[in-house]
Amino acid sequence: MHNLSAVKDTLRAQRIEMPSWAFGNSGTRFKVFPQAGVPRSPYEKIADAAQVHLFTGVAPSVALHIPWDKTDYVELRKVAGDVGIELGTINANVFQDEDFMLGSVTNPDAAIRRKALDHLFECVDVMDQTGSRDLKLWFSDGTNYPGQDNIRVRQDRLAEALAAVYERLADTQRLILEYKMFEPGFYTMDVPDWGTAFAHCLQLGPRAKVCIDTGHHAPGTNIEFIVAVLLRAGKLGAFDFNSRFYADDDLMVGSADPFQLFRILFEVVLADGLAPAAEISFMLDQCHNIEPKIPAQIRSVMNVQEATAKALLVDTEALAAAQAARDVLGANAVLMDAYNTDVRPLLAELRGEQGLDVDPMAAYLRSGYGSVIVADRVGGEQAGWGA
Ligand code: RM4
Ligand code: MN
Repeated sequence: MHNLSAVKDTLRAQRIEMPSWAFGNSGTRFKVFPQAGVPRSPYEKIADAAQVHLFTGVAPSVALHIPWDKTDYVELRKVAGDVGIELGTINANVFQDEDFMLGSVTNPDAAIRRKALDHLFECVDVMDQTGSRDLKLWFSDGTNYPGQDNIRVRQDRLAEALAAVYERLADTQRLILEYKMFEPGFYTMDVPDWGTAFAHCLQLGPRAKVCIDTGHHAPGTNIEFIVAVLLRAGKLGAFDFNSRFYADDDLMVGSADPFQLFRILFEVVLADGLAPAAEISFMLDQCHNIEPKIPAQIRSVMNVQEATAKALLVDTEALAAAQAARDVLGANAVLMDAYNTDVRPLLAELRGEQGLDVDPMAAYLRSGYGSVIVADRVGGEQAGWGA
């Protein structure tokens, strides 16, 4: 049987990182619907993120996207620190400059490759100012048509750029490589899957690890298998959590398939991946197109907590015994028992013990912060996906 106080200790120590862009406006290629009260600067994004942490107690850091969050980083770090927020992962952006239409670091044009690399170096400079440990790289590079470019040569260009960035990092900093099956490339992506990301990270060295964005696979992919394999190899660096029904939907984590989230977190628990020593970063990478953003982040954080609690409740001894006895149904039942446990009372109790409101969502809504920002944030330009 599991030890409830150990489960609580692990939940209390859990940390979930928020993406700055989740607080700005976002949408689909069809329409971005602006929301009243949306931040107009990185500072206002941090203020909103601080609310999520205030009510959940487990989300003390915010990932930045460069150049969307371009500012005086030393000042931003200070202001964030004043409201209990740390600046987290730095996300590079080599997908929105006109020059990158045919690729950034894998572009056939050497001058464009150089420009992309310079941006990645700039991101390392930002990390030095923000105190960030991780540089997360997602490349939109790819092709749309067979024959458009040489697949293998593009891999060489990618390897060259990654090596240059890795070289530039301090010993305490890490390169986190994210993959995505398709979009914007519809024929090939240069980092389409965990195997490609893994191969590059292996070649780079111990401070290069893979990021699993849960929305970046083919439908039906067994993501927890990837989690298990990467953990076994010591190469899982981070998650970008979100939910999807079809493609890269970026919906609230745990909303489309809470059972999958549980299965993923169970693999993490089995490998002791929640321990700080495992250095796995648990990030959200979501966009809130139709729902209010701060409560959506609160909901997402709570969904991760609930899935984690269920994963921690799996009776691993009973599971191992059933597996050893080749008891297929028994083993599966152990897992399902944990999944079907209502962990909300446990989390409420934990929050109470931490001096938090037992219901973060209700507490946030009661706080009136939502109306304050709607009244205050008039004029100026709202931040959005791309600013
Ligand atoms: C990409 C990828 C990155 C995220 C951008 C906004 O699809 O998921 O992690 O930073 O979108
Ligand atoms: Mn992502």
